[in-house]
Amino acid sequence: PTGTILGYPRIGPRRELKRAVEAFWAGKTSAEELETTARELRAGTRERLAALGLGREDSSIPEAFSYYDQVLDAAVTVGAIPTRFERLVAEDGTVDLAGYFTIARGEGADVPAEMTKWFDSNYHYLVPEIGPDTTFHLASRRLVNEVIEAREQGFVTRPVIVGPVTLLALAKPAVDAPAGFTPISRLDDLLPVYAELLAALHAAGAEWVQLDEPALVSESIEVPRAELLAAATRAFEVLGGESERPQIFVAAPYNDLGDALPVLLNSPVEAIGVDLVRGAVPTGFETSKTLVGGVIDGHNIWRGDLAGAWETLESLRALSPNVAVSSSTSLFHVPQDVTVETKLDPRLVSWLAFADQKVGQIALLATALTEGPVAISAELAEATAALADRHSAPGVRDGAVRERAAALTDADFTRGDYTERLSAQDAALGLPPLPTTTIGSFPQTGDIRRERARFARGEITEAEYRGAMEDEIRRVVDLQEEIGLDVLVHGEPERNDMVQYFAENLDGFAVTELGWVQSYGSRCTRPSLLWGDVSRPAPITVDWSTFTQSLTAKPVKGMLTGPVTILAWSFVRDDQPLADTANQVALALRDEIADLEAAGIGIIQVDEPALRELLPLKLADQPSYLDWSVGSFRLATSGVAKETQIHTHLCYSEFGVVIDAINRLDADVTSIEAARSKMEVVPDIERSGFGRGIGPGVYDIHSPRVPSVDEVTELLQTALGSIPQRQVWVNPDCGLKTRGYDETVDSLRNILAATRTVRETLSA
Ligand code: THG
Ligand code: ZN
Repeated sequence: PTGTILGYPRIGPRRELKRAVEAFWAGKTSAEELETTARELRAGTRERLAALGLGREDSSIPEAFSYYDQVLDAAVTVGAIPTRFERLVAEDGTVDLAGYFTIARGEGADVPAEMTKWFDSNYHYLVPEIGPDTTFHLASRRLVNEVIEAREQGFVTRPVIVGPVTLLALAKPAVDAPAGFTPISRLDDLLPVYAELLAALHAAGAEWVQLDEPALVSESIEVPRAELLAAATRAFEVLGGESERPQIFVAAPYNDLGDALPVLLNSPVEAIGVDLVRGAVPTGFETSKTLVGGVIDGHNIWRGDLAGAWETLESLRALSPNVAVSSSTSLFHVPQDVTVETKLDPRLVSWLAFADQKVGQIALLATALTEGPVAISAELAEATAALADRHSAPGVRDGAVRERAAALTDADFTRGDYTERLSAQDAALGLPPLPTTTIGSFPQTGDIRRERARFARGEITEAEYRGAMEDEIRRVVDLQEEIGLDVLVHGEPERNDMVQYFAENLDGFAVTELGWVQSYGSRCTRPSLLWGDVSRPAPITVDWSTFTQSLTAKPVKGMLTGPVTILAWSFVRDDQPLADTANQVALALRDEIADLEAAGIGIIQVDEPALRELLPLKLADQPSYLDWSVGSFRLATSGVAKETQIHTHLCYSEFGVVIDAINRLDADVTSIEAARSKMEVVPDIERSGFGRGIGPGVYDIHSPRVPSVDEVTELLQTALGSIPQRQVWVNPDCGLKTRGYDETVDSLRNILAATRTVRETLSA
């Protein structure tokens, strides 16, 4: 094939897979019904990709479906089932669909496989668990059956599976593994199962197989680089040496292959996929292997520079007579089709390419590869014109925004001495020791969602909508007063999503109706489109916060989402450094913070849960990322008086890696996720010498479990064992929006009871 993609959205144009999977979980449909829906989705995808220009019988269409997660698929395929779920393996060694979902979602006391971020994307995968006793075997023929299913439909597709090196590199040691055990040490036991799978795919008619090996581009995974490269050498030597196999295409998306490229070039694999959006065109070799140039950005939604992509492919042709064009990553990071968006400005749409439009671009470039660029000269010119139009369109560059950013000085990024701030805040706020608060959101009830939806559809007036939200805020305030919390929140009933809400209220952003992207399992988000210079036409949260403060004598915390998280969970412009975009968002937030402060809000929280997520995969790129990301937070928050207390909240973080950065944020109070790991982060905090307020979460909001008073007391005592009491705050792990009211109220009561007990021991 000369044109291909590494993968395609799996959830369906109207999230059909989400609905089908959730109906199956709810017991409303059978496994057979779910399988039928999935089969129809796969068949529809193949036809669609063929219609968009990929070949039906030349292996250019990837067979890359998943019911839940591609890493879980690979783990289940090779029989790497967590020990606690061994009961799910049938006599014949297979795991059925219900069992597969049980590993993903847990059952009773058996916790699900851990979920973590997939490279530097907003997708979460399930972490495989592998120990010395894991018995690898071919436990699923799902992929083989999909190849057969495709043939019956008249297609020769290319099965895709996470490769052996990445599977082991991303795995964690099984719970019962001895200290020092590493999953990668099991490579030689795993390879025969991949070899067996390759043989089965070959027998089913697959001419190519795609092994996804993004671990090769990352320097931020635990396996030492030399060991990883040795594993890759060994893996491809063994698999390449098999006689009964399809041709092997190793895809290495998300960054530059670096010193892993020679490993692949010297191996027997037939094709190598390189990410030429994040990485540079390699140099200094010639090869007869197929080089698959990932020149179309799989991670972002811009139509982009097609002529530039063509030039990149031409330089790849200097290295090999066999060059193909592809997306830089799987297209499952982008929504499926921009043409279904009826409310987007047509001019903006002309600058965009979602998955289907990207497939069209790839088909064009494939034509150019076989017939020469003149064959697509009209389309190249059109794309270049769209790019020029985007460059000069109103709103893309806003003189006032740019002048303001250019005039920034160091003083705009600094707040002044912390001890002075601390005493000013103590005097202004008069909080008790171990102050209690929540992260910001309260349960999003069906009623709240309904009112928001009715307002969006124009069925109720703005005044009616405001009234409904204010009633909800009143309830949430009364509840917090009654429970006895010290710093109150309004509960965020007016927000659908903590990023989309701000995108809807800032200039420079657009939002989609159907632009769903899988975040994990059946869950999706609709990332906003950040297309222009960012500014704030009017205050966003001020009325909600001042209304809430009018209801209580206790301090109410203003709630904002930080610049890095707004960027991480949106599609960002690719025509200027991310650092510049971050500072524009920061300036808009700085104005919002100034207005909140002027309106009498004395505590303002700026959440940055995604700070860790954007950390570059290459070590050399990390310091500058941390500089600008920390800088943008400081720019947003440094305009306030010393009496005003700035909070931040982070979750999903491996804190060790970013603890210095968290310290440099210079927030007065930081709340973090800690309950699930039983305060494991506390020693890291102590070691780092972190000197400001810190609220290690005492309630795991990811589970419906209500923590007991004793349990919370113990967690608090653990925290107080390492962190000076002066610094400790008491709060849940994260926002409460995904929880129900009953369990939330019980949990908060227990947290308050535990805090009172511990406070007594302090004064004694
Ligand atoms: N907002 C955005 N991105 C995120 C998160 C977020 N990325 C990381 C993390 N949080 C992902 N977590 C979730 C949790 C729940 C859902 C999605 C991502 C979810 N989505 C609904 C669904 O799929 O049914 C749809 C939500 C909606 O209606 O908007 O439940 O908080 N941007
Ligand atoms: Zn959180």
